[in-house]
Amino acid sequence: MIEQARIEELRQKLNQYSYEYYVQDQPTVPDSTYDQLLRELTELETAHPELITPDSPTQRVGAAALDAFEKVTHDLPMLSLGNVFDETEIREWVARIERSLGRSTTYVAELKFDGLAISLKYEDGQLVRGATRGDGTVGENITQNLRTIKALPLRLRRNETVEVRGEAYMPKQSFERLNADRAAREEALFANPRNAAAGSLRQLDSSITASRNLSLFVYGVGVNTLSARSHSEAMLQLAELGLPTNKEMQTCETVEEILAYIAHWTMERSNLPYEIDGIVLKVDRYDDQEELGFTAKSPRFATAYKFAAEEVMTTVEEVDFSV
Ligand code: NMN
Repeated sequence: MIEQARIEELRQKLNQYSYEYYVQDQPTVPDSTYDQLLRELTELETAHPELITPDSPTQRVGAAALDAFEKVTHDLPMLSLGNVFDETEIREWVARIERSLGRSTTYVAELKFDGLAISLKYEDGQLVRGATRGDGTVGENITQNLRTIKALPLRLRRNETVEVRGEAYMPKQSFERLNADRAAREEALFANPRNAAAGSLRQLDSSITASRNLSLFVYGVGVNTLSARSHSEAMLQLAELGLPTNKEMQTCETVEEILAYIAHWTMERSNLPYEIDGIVLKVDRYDDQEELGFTAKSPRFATAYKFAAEEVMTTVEEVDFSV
């Protein structure tokens, strides 16, 4: 059927343009082209409602409001991370790992986004469930709300079955606009982007979430169905699947490189378009991670360096870990 082929072509183009616009921040077509294709798709779907699929770019918003969020048990617990607070503790963390392995190893340093940890489940490439971390074992099903995040693909580029973990956050610009609007309406202001993101994802009516312009970074996988051998390899695969990964992630061979990364982002964090409250450090290779294992509460192969000023303001630790 000609309409079906055109609909499929439009969806593919729109998904590609959205990826370039929202994930890569590098649109390749003018907005008018995108808008025109979206209008054509909407018209075709209106004429042929039987051809609407849940992964169509027209289907991000519009689900009926919920009465409550359903509980979700994570396939693999979403653990929290231990913390390190200064150079001495970072050196001790690295020394402990290398003593335990009996040799040096490669680390990954990444930004610690100040938002809400989430899990996303894709089956055969389709987004089937999005959940909050909750207590790490049981979270809440917030699929409807997460679908409104434009950086989040409703369909992966390959038909993989994978659970990915990441952070939903409110960009600084969305936060400033939201609070300016609220001030104009004499409504209570959100204290910070993290609270605003949390409040937005807790909405039972996903059209409110959609209006808040949240974004997302994925930072790991749950159960390793991708057969990656290291965290950095898994992250490359997630990017290839069309998921939004963060480009500032860096592998480090020595503690000096880790310290340089931290010093750089301590200076530069105010220039980022989103808030971070620290740096996450992980041992890169999965076999090394397995060898290091876990304490009762958190993995030994990863830790979070917390920026000094943020620590004073943060009362509840909600750093989430994924292998
Ligand atoms: O709500 P959506 O469809 O994401 O669009 C919001 C705005 O972003 C619109 O103004 C649209 O034109 C723009 N946009 C542009 C591109 C592009 O490739 N130029 C892609 C996605 C959205």
